Amino acid sequence: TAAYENIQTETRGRVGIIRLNRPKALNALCADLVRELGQALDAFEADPGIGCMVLTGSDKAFAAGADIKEMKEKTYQDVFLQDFITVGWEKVSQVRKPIVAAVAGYALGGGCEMAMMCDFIIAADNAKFGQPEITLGTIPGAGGTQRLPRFVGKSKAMDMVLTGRMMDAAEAERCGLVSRVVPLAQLMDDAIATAEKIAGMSLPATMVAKEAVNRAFETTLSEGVRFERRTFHATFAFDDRAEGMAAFAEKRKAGWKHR
Ligand code: CO8
Repeated sequence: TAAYENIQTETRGRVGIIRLNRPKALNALCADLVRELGQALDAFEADPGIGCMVLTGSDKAFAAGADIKEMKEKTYQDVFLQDFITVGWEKVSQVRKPIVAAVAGYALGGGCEMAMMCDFIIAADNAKFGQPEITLGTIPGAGGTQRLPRFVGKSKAMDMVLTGRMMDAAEAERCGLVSRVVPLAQLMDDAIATAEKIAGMSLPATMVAKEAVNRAFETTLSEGVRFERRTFHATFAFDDRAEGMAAFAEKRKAGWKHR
């Protein structure tokens, strides 16, 4: 794997795994880490051998937020001129291939926001989510005030953002922040098996499925349904759509051309 300092990458079959790896700071998302993350995402996105990605951290922390020590001396001019956090971070929400967050331990501040940028979150039973920025005199800056209410509704999002309290895995599952909770020891096996399942589908189909679901958060119901209908029609141009339906009718396993 490539020589990164703050992350590790690995491939398992058609799954690309990115592990945030800055243990001395609970994976706080410093600029170097985010830059490396962007490079790793680009590499998996461009690799035809990869059909799905998993983003994870350690057993103790997915990521404890943006790097507070790096941020604390910045001025308004600094953050404005650097467009602080736009560069690099947005890659996570812009990759076209599916990406699953496997979260154990702390996912706080920018860590929670980064998990929410992924397509869905599988949590270990020790996961803790929070947007504690208010306790630092600031607010979430990587989409937390916008994505959290879309996941959990206004009441819980306000509760989290205004008090800075943490939510445990059970609460996160109850309110829809995560798709499922598994024992910590099974987290990676479960996340990789899920990603393998996705990576075993026709890649163009998973890519347009992701795009269509994401459209739900950007538009009205009627426009979203129209987008879905057009996209559904467009899948009839995929070789793999013909193959998938033929395989069903012939009672055999589909042999995807584009995986
Ligand atoms: N930034 C920098 N260093 C951190 C961070 C962080 N976010 N979190 C933990 N660390 C460091 C600690 O300073 C400590 O370092 P050292 O050993 O040198 O003192 C080491 O990691 C271990 O941490 P603790 O000793 O504190 O570990 P505990 O188990 O006692 O506590 C906690 C764990 C509760 C997670 C605690 O570390 C904590 O509260 N961390 C800060 C959480 C937080 O406030 N996060 C939000 C940050 S703000 C943010 O994310 C804004 C996002 C906006 C987007 C901006 C993108 C750049």
